[in-house]
Amino acid sequence: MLREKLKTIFEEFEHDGEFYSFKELASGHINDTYLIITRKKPYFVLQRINHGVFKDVPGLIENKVAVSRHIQKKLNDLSEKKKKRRVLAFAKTKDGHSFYKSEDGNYWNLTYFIDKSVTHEIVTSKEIAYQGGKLLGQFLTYTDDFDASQLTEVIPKFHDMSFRYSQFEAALKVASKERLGQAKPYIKKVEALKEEMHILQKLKESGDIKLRVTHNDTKISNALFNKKDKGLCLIDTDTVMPGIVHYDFGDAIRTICNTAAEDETNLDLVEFNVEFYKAYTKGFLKKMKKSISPLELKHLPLAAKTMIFIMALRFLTDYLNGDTYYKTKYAEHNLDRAKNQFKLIQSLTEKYDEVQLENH
Ligand code: GN1
Ligand code: MG
Repeated sequence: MLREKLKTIFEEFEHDGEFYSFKELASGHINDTYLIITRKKPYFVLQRINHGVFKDVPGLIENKVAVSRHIQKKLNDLSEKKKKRRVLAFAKTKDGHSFYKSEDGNYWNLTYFIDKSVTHEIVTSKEIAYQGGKLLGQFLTYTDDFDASQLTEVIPKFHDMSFRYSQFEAALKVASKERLGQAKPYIKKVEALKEEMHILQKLKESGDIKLRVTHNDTKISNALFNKKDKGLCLIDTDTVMPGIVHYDFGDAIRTICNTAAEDETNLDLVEFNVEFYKAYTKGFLKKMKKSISPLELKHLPLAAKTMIFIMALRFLTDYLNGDTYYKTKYAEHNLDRAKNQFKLIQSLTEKYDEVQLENH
């Protein structure tokens, strides 16, 4: 029974909580995440890390804990109560480790649930977009002096465009005829965008755009807000690694500015929301003014396009591979996600002038 299993694992960790019940938090595509409801607050979040996707789970958890600790130190001027709401806190196992390995070979980690917090799958107000931008800017500012070389590269080449193209090309060779047929119009788009989609990577490789600690999975559902829409903290730090600012800005915009969910199948509902782009950018730059270079700034619109594209490419690749990576709910789920992201790129492209900073 899942209940018994979760209870047993929860009890391997050091805390005062008494297990009462659990609820699956099902928005992620990779890990299994459960809210552990205790008899008396605080509640907890228990997560099984997918070790098929993440090859070095201990390294991943060390990354998360180290980054949280670093941010924790930056919060010194806040009260203890506020501090707890601004950064994830990890529980240790009874024998002092940051993760528990269960008998079936799975890895688990436990964090304190931030009470009275909410997440958004889609953004419905400018204020949330603005607050989301501030949150990411704050995260990147707090981690600016963290030595990125200390971090394990949990998924090497995670946002590397050439790598994602090579995976796509390999998938074309193994895809079924039927899936190739379904994907055909999108395969053409992938080819047409190839050069433009490598611009940021080239700037990174030349050193013109610097490496920082980046979150790498900044979709809006990975941000916690309070019930008055104020941003609290970024969660799901599984993929913190060295990267460029564009990864985080672009991936956030991908979900902030989509007027529909990532897998909405009615593409008429999928539009790029320029007002939210402006609000997010305003919040982001409020925190990043001092640390963003003119070259980084100039490429923010391209970051949005590139990160929407890289997700389209990854969803399409997984569809061609027969759905081996992302969790899917039905056969065409990955294709629908890819179509959705391509529609978003089209909408952004039509409005590209409006998102350039000089037109804000
Ligand atoms: C995956 O599992 P989740 O939902 O946190 C993926 C991200 C994608 C996202 C798309 C390790 O994140 O890169 O942006 O799906 N994470 C990994 O929603 O591949
Ligand atoms: Mg994630």
